[in-house]
Amino acid sequence: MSVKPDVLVIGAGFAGMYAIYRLRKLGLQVQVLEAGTDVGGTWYWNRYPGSRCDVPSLEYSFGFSPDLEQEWDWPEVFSAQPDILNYANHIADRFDLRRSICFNTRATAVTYLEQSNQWQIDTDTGTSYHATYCIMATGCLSVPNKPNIDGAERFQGETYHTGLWPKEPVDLSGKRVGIIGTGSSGVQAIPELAGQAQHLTVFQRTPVYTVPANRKRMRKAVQDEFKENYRQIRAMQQHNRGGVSTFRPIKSVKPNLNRTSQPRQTIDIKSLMPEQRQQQLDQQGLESILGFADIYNDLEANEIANDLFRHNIKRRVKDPQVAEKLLPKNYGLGCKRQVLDRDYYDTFNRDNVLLVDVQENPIKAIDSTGVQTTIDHHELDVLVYATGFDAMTGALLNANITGRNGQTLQEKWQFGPVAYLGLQMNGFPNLFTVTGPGSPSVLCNMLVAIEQHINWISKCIVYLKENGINQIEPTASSELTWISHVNDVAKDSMFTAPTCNSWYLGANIPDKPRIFMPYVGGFPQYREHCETEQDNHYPGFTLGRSAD
Ligand code: NA7
Repeated sequence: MSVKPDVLVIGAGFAGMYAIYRLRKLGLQVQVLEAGTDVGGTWYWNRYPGSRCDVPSLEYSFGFSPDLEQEWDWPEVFSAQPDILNYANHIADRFDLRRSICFNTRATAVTYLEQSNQWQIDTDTGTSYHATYCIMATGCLSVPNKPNIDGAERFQGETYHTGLWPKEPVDLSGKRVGIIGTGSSGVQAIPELAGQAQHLTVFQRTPVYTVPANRKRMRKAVQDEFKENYRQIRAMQQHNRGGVSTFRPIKSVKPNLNRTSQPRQTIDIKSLMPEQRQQQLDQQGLESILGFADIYNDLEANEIANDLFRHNIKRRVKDPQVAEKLLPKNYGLGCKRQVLDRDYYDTFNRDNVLLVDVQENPIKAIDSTGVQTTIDHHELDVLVYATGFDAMTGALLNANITGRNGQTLQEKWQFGPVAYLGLQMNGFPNLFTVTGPGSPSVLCNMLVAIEQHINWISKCIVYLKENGINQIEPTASSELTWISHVNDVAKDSMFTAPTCNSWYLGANIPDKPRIFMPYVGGFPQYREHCETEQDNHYPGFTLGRSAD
């Protein structure tokens, strides 16, 4: 059986959902394919206990519909996964999106048919779909990374990955739980798991710098003030590096109520005496360390901040040997995505939590009853992998994409992702990626980035249609020029410091090319590049007409 809309979209997360809304408005037929049973993408799959967004919800929300903005209420300043999933479901209902989505349908191959200028999407249901345009709305953190540990398949207990957490409740009471990984997901899950399980063993490879999350309930007065000012706030987002407005409610709040995770200040850490630095932390919390102006561009200042951070972990964790293991030593603040937590360090003061440093005591194997390290065997009933994702490129490479002349995406990206503006690739006409490598993507408020990309793609498709054109792809030179700019702006940042190993760089996946994937130049500068292309009728692209 074959189905033929104008545009095929793969993925029904926020990007796929907004694509339906926008493309329908333009009179185009759109069909979305989604592997899950419902909408929500990242927020559909990442249901692990403690899962929560690290961007304030009044900002991490769509701006395309003023009515939607007015009618939706957030319960907390930084929302938990169930509330974000509710929001996604509300959008699907309100805009009647589900009728354009085939759920339980995974794309198994995405192939450009040169003769007909069509993309063919084969799926695991046996149905193939054809369309002139294909949008990969497959997410940046959607392919879970499960390390290849000897004997893992022999484990007889329950196994979960934070990024594939089941919909059914998981009962951990009375169970011995192990968790591998202490990135954002692990740090969010660990306090929750410790509270639910009889015993929790944390297998840590790299300690994190984590700061307390804002845990405030949403105050109605603050939300109302946002709602009154949303047009201004959305405009401010467009001019902010990370797509987050600098709007601060003035009518309704005590100072700081809506402060983001990284309070801004203009003081240099180097300008303060050691006791003044500690005094600031004591008064304003560990998170205030992130606001020092010089710590992200001065290695000496960065190390002062790292040291202060370590000192405060030691004060927090009662057992000095455990505290020592929790100290990040081999990289600095700003290298990885900042982690936010709720009671992370206090969790290691609990009697039912054991920390295993797998750098000094590596995992040798997993057997039927638990995890064997060099020194000990840890008996477990449940093993949780919080081991992250094959970020940014994983979902695209896994989709088996083949472009012009039979070239596969794997071939094109064998040395790392090459794309123009993170939107399109030479050799893959009419295929669009949303928040792909080379765009601000994960460094930006994702909903702002998604809206900008879908708006750009929609406007592009309308332009092509209005001008009797049905093919667009970037020139090889424009994508190479862009990628070299992406590398240039990243090269002197903390993100690419020699000691830094992050998923931004692909360093968490064995044999993945080490390339800094997102665009670090800021959302406004990036957006202007995109707008210039459209205003000047796509000079960085080749436009053409072929048989329909
Ligand atoms: P992350 O940030 O990639 O964290 C994964 C964690 O798993 C990290 O601590 C890894 O240690 C650890 N890991 C991975 N493989 C292994 C093996 N083989 N043995 C031991 N430990 C391992 O993923 P998250 O899901 O936490 O967060 C991803 C993003 O989602 C986050 O940044 C937010 O944007 C939302 P490592 O550091 O590699 O030594």
